[in-house]
Amino acid sequence: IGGGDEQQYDALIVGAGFAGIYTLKSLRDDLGLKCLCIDQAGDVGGTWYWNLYPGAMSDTESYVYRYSWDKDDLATYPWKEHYVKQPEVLAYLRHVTEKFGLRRDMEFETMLVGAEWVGEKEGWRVTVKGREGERTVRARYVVMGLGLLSRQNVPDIRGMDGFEGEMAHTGKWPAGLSVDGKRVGVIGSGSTGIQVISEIARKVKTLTCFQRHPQYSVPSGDRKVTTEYRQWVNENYDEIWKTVRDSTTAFGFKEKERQRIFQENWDKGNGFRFMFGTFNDISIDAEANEGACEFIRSKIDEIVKDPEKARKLKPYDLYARRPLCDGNASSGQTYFEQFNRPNVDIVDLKETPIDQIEAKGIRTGDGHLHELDVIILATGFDAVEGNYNRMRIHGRGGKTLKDAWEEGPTSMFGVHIPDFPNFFMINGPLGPFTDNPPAIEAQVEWITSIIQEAEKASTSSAVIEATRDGQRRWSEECEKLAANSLFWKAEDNWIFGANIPGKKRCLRFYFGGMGGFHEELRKCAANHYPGFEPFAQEQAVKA
Ligand code: NA7
Repeated sequence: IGGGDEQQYDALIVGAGFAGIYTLKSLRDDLGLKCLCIDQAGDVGGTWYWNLYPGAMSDTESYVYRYSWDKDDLATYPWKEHYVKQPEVLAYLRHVTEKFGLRRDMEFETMLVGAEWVGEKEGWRVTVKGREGERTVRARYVVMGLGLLSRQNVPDIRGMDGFEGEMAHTGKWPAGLSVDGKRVGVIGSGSTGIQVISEIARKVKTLTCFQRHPQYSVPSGDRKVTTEYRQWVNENYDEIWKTVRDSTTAFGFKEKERQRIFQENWDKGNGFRFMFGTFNDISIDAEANEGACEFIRSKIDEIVKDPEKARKLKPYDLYARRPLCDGNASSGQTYFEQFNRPNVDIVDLKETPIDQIEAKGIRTGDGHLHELDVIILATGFDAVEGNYNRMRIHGRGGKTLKDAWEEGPTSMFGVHIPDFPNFFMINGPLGPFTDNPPAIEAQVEWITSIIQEAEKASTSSAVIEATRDGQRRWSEECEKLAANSLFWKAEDNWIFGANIPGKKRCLRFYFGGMGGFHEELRKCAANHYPGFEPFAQEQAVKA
């Protein structure tokens, strides 16, 4: 690669969260590539660096919310509770970074501004902006580990700027902001909203929850990890990871057992288990779906003492959004239980919408001013492609991502886009809809192996590029798998981009499960990479 004074790398990795950390380790230590990993944050962590809101935790169980490839670490690295909280995830990611000496190839407070594909010999020319201003670097490969959910969705509410108290989006929580003893309003009741509410209800003076859609949430079942439990996990880790890798979450039960099974899984906890581990048709059959809805509604009636609050909290639409679960070991109480506290109230925005934000608080359509010291925006993210839209990335012939995604964001495997050679996304559009660390691992391992294969075949100028046909086939496969899903029909779902005004409503995930995804990758490699421009001998000739 030519390029004067520009620093030259084999691979530039963008993002130092779960994806970037593993990519750096894998490309640098396994393939021996010269890498630079950049992140606009001040340190590693990605999502877990920014999401400092009270109650932030993973709603995937601790033992699988980590990397699976370091067996020693799996057996010895401690975790306290069944769900890992933000400080623990961050500490874990820092630990992995230190353990493998990754920090020396990382640069923080540095963002990718733009990138252009120069040609097969030159690779990518990338403009980055760091502490010392802008500079350009060259890289043969660019890997984007931007995170699915990192660009905040800040709603446009009249009068927002005039609020005299403090206002914070959960995804960019200012370090040191405390809500204890204050009058707090929370807008949003997705995974994040219910975590914040469950954590702060007991600590604030008053809590007003502004809810647009009520949610089907089940208890997380969080509790301390016992020595016996940890020993069981350690002894069964191989089997656990095998199940995760092969999982399709499909198994059937007899109808008469329905209530017992719902109850059992409610008691065990975890939203994914409740939705996908009870009956295999909840997400595809409206009648089965209503069975689960009725069960959760009956639980809300049972738990919430004030019938008016219970009425507002009960959802009547499909149980077909990302499954939620709530309640952490330290609060000892679940989301719905919080509403039995006299200081906690719920405002149904369908009945009384927000009229405007004023200096002293939020005024709703009924003329009432809810006086507040702090407004928390738990309003979610411009998910999946949101982050890409603010970068200038030009592939072959100057083609932009905007051009490539004119009909809606798409890719092959969530990773590759035609006309963007040697450009890889981790969890790009049409990547797997599963627990995140295993999905990331699958994609990092795929990227590593395809680079390795291409380098074997073509030495210094390997070019890896999906064909239009490859991408079309993948997107057809994704459409086919999602066709029966009730998820399509749920309103305002971020999974389809419907939570952001003006964002195109279309499929953004592969719903074939982790097992299906691994199988697709395996078949592609075994069949000599159909769906890719050939990167065998002729690349060497071209070079
Ligand atoms: P979500 O799941 O997108 O939830 C955002 C919440 O904010 C949801 O309840 C929205 O209501 C609500 N919202 C969004 N915009 C507004 C406006 N303008 N007014 C009122 N309410 C609004 O984001 P989360 O951060 O909770 O979770 C994202 C993912 O992070 C989660 O799925 C996990 O994977 C981790 P709605 O229900 O759409 O009516």
